[in-house]
Amino acid sequence: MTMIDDLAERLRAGERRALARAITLVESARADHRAQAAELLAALGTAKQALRIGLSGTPGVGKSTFIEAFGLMLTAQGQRVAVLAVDPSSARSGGSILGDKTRMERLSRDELAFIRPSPSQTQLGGVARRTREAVALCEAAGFDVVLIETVGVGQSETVVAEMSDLFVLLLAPAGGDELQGVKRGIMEIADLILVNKADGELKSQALRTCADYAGALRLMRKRPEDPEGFPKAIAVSALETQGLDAAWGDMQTLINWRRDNGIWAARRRDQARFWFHEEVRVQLLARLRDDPAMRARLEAAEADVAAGRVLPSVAAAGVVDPAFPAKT
Ligand SMILES: Nc1nc2c(ncn2[C@@H]2O[C@H](COP(=O)(O)OP(=O)(O)O)[C@@H](O)[C@H]2O)c(=O)[nH]1
Ligand SMILES: [Mg+2]
Repeated sequence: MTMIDDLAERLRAGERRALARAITLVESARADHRAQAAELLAALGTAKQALRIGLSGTPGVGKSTFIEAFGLMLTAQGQRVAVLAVDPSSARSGGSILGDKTRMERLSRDELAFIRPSPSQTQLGGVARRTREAVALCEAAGFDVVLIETVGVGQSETVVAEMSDLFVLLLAPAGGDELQGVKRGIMEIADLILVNKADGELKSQALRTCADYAGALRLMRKRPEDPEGFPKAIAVSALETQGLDAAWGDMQTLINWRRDNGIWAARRRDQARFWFHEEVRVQLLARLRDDPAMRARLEAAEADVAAGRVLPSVAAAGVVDPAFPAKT
């Protein structure tokens, strides 16, 4: 048995150490590791599917607290929960990982849970690929729920939404005019808005904020992928574990409806297509950059474009055409 066969077998058996090792392999930039990762992913296939939940929220909103409480609620029901973090800024805010570990201490000790902090690499494109592969590995390891957490820097929400079955936005209680602070694009991809910290002194403010978001959601165009009443805003307290069962109930309602109406499967198909085309684009570009002559051409074209001497489309053709010489 090869090393990869052995790893695949232990991973399929749900061994968390094997899963951790496999993720390290897909995160590696080393060519031999990439080859092994590809072999492993091919051996595992795509048969098992977990519920993929994307979760976004700015730092301090309570993501770690929520994931710990929500994750423990699910594992108490016997579900296996994996948590992956997508944080393109983690190299800069290196301290947050330490904070997360202490905050998710109970969940990280739970036999039914697996927590993986984001790799300390900053490039979003690379993070997206690694996270998708890590999700596939968690599914092969038999996890029922995969939570993909992001702090929402730059495009990371869109990236996470593109690999999730449902997308949850965690928000803090806000003063009235702060509602504008949430980018419209994010409201449009949210399936469920959770206004956290609905406890103690913040409770009434959280309820008001929640009502404001519910109102804003009602004003938005009805999406064909939603049953009546969605997207929805509800108030929760991660700290006091209030409203988490209601949030889970709403997620189930939504996902069951999408399953029954073929939307869940269509979304997975669209996502697979999207990432396939993205990968072709990324891999073609990487191959161009690997070739010294092509790389020089790329850089010269880029300089021409930046200086306004050549249109982007014309410059791109000047690079791509020589890479695919016409057959004689
Ligand atoms: N009052 C209250 N505080 C909370 C709640 N959830 C998180 N916090 C606090 O908010 C701070 C940031 O929480 P954390 O989970 O680290 O946020 P993250 O940066 O989004 O992961 C911590 O001090 C938490 O104790 C909540 O439901 N209620
Ligand atoms: Mg956190």
